[in-house]
Amino acid sequence: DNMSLDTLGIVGVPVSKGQRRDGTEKGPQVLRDGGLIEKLTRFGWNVTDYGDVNYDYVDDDLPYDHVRNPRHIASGSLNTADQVERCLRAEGRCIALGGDHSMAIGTVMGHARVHPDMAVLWIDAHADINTPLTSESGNIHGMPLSFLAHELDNYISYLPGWEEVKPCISVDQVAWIGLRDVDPLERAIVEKFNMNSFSMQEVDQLGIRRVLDMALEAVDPTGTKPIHVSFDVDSMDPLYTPSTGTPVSGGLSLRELCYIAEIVAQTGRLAVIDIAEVNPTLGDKNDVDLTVKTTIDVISHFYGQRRQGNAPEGAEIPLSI
Ligand code: EXY
Ligand code: MN
Ligand code: MN
Ligand code: MN
Repeated sequence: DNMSLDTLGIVGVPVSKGQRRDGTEKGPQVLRDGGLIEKLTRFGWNVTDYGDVNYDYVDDDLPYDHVRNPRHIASGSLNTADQVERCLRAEGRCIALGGDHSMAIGTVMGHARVHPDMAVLWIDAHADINTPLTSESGNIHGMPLSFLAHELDNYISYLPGWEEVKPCISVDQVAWIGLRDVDPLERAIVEKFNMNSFSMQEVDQLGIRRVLDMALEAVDPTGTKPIHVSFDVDSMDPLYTPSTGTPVSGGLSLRELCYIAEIVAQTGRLAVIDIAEVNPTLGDKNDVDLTVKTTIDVISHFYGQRRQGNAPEGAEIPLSI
């Protein structure tokens, strides 16, 4: 299929109503303005920008119980699924630029229509598996995995506008890396379904090399599956990505992220990556510039940049006359 071609599509997912702060809707634009597409082009990719998905304003989108903006997020998620599916079928690979992490409801749904057997690496400080009933905040960005996993279907209460949002993956297809702020009932869900969680404790205990080996072995034991990386920039230590809405100290380093990215890139099977929770309205200009620079750097390593250096194909070293 077109996974062997050097084509890559970009889909902007300008959503911010999965949490309470404005700003993440500007994530796609600051990443484009930061030179992401030019950088990917330099690494040999033929990049097509599909523009931004519509997240339509919905009149009277009142909270249901305490879940905020349910109709708006549901309709935007369906649009996101359609656009990611279209991009993936045409290009073979998709970078989804968020947006808060509710973006992943749509990106994983769209991906599952093309590759239902995908392996999901969820790189995050947070587990993002609250149900509407376990969530304290009512913010949908803390819930995407609960809507996506078949096993949780019985735990999801009615939400207006969500009739077409249906689970599409199994809990066994997901592995987390970087967890360090998990709510008590989220941890109960992780344990009940024996899910693959690699918190910062495992990173400290085993090192990123073994953690990544174990995570990939858990979700892709045959080494054959298309990979979906859901990269929340708050997985990184706020030293590197300060402009994000729910920073948690003690996170992954730039080196650990570069390592994950280089190893995933070497599989040749990265199909979709989400870039979630960049918020350019948080922090000062230095914070925003650093967050954008770090994020683009990490993305480049997922798409072929190597710390050892990249020799141009067929490079000729100039001889002295
Ligand atoms: N667990 C908390 C909640 O459900 O509100 C915090 C979630 C933060 C989610 C961030 C984006 O990863
Ligand atoms: Mn998240
Ligand atoms: Mn997070
Ligand atoms: Mn670098």
